[in-house]
Amino acid sequence: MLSKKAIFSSIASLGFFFSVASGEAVAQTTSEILTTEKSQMTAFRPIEQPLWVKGAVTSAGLALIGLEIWWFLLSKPKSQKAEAHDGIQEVTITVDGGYEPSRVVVNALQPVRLNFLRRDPSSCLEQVVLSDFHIAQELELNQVTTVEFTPEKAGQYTFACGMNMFRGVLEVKTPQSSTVR
Ligand SMILES: [Cu+2]
Repeated sequence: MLSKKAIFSSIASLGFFFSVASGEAVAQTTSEILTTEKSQMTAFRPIEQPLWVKGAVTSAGLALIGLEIWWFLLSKPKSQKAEAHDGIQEVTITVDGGYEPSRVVVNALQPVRLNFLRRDPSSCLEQVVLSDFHIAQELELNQVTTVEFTPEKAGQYTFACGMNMFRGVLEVKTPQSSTVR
């Protein structure tokens, strides 16, 4: 959460810097044009921007585009691959204003254990539902509630709160021969 704020503020400050810088550039070119107009007295000349202004505006624009792409890639839901212990794929999911991680990757045909740690007191998140596995589990506040099942087929399954407002994705993959023990 803190890092997202830091990224956002850095993007905002960069945008501010960019607007100030381009404003200065425009002011400078305007004064240059005024002086050339005074000396030559030719009306309706096309405004020729100096090359460095074009370069600066283009590179600043490209930098902003790059930042945006980076921002949206970073804000993708965090996914976590389950770690297998004694043949059980285990992941702890923190329930606090949503699910963290909100994307869990597991292998098919291997038992899965999801440890839901509920930190959010709102009644919205008191239940977790995995409809594809016929599971509806009450979660105790500030406790870990374990849900176990074995996904039979690869695919995307959802886990959600009782009202289906907060959701997470369980990505079930066909096990690779190297990961099967
Ligand atoms: Cu809810």
